[in-house]
Amino acid sequence: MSQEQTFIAIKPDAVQRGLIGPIITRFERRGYKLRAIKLLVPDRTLLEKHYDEHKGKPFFEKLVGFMGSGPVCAMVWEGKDVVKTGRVMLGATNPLASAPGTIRGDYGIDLGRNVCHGSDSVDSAKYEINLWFQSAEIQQYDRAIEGWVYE
Ligand code: YYY
Ligand code: MG
Repeated sequence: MSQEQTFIAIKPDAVQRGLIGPIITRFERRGYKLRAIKLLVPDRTLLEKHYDEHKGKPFFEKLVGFMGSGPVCAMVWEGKDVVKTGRVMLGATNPLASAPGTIRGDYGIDLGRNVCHGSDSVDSAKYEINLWFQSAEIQQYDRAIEGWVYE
């Protein structure tokens, strides 16, 4: 079974609003495995690399300012199809366009306060995990429930 990994970050708005637990719970309950987690205030260098594809866009400065405004809960989640499924669980970029039942659709309203980040492809997941985490911070462990999550 492929053990794909994705980078999920609970943004400063959601950390402030006490949404770390509810968001983690959704990934845990789905059956995904938490491989790494930490709380940090990302500096500008990290955020410029993370949002490299958006450099020069009108919202870039506001986005980097917001993401660096307080602690972010950075995580690596692992499991079958977790990159694509993680994005489905997040919902659309604009919370107002996100279906109820998704993280952004349940917890957000404005685009610039959209609660949570998730990698958009396997390649960007690799790039983001490598950017946010040292390899020693990523835990390797067995779970007894594996056979109850996967057939
Ligand atoms: O991957 P995702 O987070 O869903 O959206 P992106 O298009 O990569 O944009 C990154 C981030 O930028 C988005 O989560 C909110 C913010 N943003 C914004 O503030 N204003 C826009 N017009 C577009 C995006
Ligand atoms: Mg994106």
